[in-house]
Amino acid sequence: MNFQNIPPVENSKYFLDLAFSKAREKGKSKNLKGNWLQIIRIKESLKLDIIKDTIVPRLEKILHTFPGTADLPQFYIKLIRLTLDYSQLKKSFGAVNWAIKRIRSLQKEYVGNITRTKERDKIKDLSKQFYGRVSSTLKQIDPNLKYLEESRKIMKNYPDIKEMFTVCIYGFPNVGKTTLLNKLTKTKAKTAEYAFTTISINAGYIAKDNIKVQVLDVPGTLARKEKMNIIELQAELVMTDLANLIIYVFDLSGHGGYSIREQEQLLKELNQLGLKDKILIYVSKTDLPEGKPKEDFKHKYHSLEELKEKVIKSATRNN
Ligand SMILES: Nc1nc2c(ncn2[C@@H]2O[C@H](COP(=O)(O)OP(=O)(O)OP(=O)(O)O)[C@@H](O)[C@H]2O)c(=O)[nH]1
Ligand SMILES: [Mg+2]
Repeated sequence: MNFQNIPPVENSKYFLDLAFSKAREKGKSKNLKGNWLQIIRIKESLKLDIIKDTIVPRLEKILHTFPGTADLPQFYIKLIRLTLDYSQLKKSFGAVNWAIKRIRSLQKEYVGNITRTKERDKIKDLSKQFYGRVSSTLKQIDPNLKYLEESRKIMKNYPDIKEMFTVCIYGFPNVGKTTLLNKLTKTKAKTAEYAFTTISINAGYIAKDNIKVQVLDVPGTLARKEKMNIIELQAELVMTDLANLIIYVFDLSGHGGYSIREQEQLLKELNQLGLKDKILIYVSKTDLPEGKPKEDFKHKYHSLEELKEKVIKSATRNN
């Protein structure tokens, strides 16, 4: 799903300045044929046309470039509900639609009035009235345009998720999730020795024969249900709604900054969410002496090779 290339949504002033400056240009046209009354009617009608033709297609483009909510996969609908005000978003689309219809009908109405008018001053007045009504229509939807632009900026950071077998790498910040993604999929996503390196969802792919798997590395969670930020909410949504498999990364070295107890507690919470059967455990940093699992580490964990094999097997079964 492509949320990354939605063009910016301009405000009412932008549309009005553009439309009126084009209309002014049009007003300078020479070589119009007819008597003075015909010429002034044509000139003013042309200005009204150009205003409508400048604004309406640009507003229509807004409606076309945002993914329509009707045909979005459930995951994105939920993501929108989590990160935006869904009803305000729909209201904003409705408002843009309303403005399109209104500007179209105003143009028809005023061109009709101009064509029926015989006095120069009245024609000018009608033009002015049209400008005023178009301006107020657009100004009325300014808050909606603003909200659409805010939404676009948030949507730009939505992950581009494909519909295929999906593995989600999960765990506390700094435990080595992105490092594992890079090892599993040969991606080169950024890793670093501090927490919250990953601030949006990284994706990599494993391909074997005709099987393709999407591996998503989500930002580290802090396991704080009440105060989750947008990114943490996204991470949890990926895990609960998308993942066919979850790789839970344990860092036993202490370098990540989270205790084994905290990491076990988070795993327990995942199990309680009903995800137990989907979880594979990986222990990172086992090359460090302190990172090796001790005798009392009670979880069954997998090496990198075993993980790869399990993922492919599971995806093959799912195919
Ligand atoms: N020695 C060693 N260091 C590792 C290993 N895996 C990760 N690290 C280091 O641990 C640090 C954190 O790794 P990341 O992969 O960025 O961790 P992350 O879980 O993605 O972190 P966030 O994106 O911040 O949540 C980096 O400095 C890595 O180089 C490992 O297997 N061995
Ligand atoms: Mg990371």
